[in-house]
Amino acid sequence: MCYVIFFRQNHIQDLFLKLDRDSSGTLERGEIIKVFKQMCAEPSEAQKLFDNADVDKSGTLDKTEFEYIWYTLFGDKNFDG
Ligand SMILES: [Ca+2]
Repeated sequence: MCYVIFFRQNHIQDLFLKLDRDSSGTLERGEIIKVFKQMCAEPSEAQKLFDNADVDKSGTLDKTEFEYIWYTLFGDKNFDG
């Protein structure tokens, strides 16, 4: 459940901006996997989540793809952005 706590402390858009350290508008695979691990996801699950979210298979997540992960994990009811 720790990932839910993590989510509640950070709005999705704020979290994206925080993770996008070089302001490229995308998050790299390694950064996302690291976040998922902090959210207590299993490494294999983290990889799977990333692959599912990376719709265009670019190897990075843009904001839309990042939000998709949150919709997938938490559903609309927890999305208050
Ligand atoms: Ca992508």
